[in-house]
Amino acid sequence: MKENKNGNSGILAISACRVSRYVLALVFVLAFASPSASNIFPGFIKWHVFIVDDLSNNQNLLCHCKSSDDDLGIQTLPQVVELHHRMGEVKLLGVWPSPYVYRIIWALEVKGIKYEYVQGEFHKPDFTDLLLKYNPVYKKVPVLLHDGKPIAESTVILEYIEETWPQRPLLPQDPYERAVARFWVSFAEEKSISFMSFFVTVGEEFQKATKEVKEVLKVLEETIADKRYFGGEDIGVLDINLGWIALSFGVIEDVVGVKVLVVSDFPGLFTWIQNFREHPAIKTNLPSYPELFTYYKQKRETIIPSDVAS
Ligand SMILES: N[C@@H](CCC(=O)N[C@@H](CS)C(=O)NCC(=O)O)C(=O)O
Repeated sequence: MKENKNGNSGILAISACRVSRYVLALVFVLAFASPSASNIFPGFIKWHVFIVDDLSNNQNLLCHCKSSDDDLGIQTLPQVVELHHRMGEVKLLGVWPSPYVYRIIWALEVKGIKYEYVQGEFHKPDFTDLLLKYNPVYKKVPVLLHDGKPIAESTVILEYIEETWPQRPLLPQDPYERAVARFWVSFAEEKSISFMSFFVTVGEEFQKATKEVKEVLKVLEETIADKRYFGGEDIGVLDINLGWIALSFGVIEDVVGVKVLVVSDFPGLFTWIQNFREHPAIKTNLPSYPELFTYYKQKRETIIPSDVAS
């Protein structure tokens, strides 16, 4: 959810049992409803309904928080403060069309986190300086900046996002199921090298890579079976991790000129690609086929001269 800076706030209703509670609620409302509060917490609180009961601690000052896009439900005052704290300022440094960056975009979108996307280019010194500053070890994107603190490596960022914003969880609640989900993420990470080889090799190496890709896809086909998503009824961390297959593998196959992920061999994965691409948080965050085709064609030509590729 890219940041919306027009966070006009307003009060819809206040109900209270004691005058003092009215006063407290009013102070609180004025603090958050002012235009300056919208600047401090951009796009977060759109309007509030305060329900104040007659008990005597802040736990009973209830606030119905709603951003311009999300209903955050009824929260106690300490929870609201904690939510604001966690919301912080979220920035994502990325480069188009990095599949690793898309992982983070999708996770933030699924969870409804407001963020600012800073899209750079590797050849621009301003951007490489930023990477040097925030990811001095790898100098790669994505980098997530949360209140100015950098987190690098897409799988690490996904874990951070999950822990910091637990709403709409990407990992199962059950510890065993969480371990299983993490196992598959680790498997997907390890095997992604075969897909890279499929894109950048020719001849025998290409034949070997193609065989490996088919083996990996077979395992994934058995894993997805007839589920809607790897995460079950909704997108989970493995869907986000493997999302690059739905994002660009079809394009890569077209550039390479060999189709591997065909519906007759991988019906479950084929359906999953459609389900993933049509998910409300994903479909508005996908590049177009022609843009990607041009990008990957040029990239392959810089790696493999066209006379060798044919
Ligand atoms: N393991 C890293 C890989 C990130 C990565 O390879 N990013 C590429 C863009 S797709 C990058 O920044 N490359 C810059 C470079 O290699 O100089 C992750 O999961 O975040």
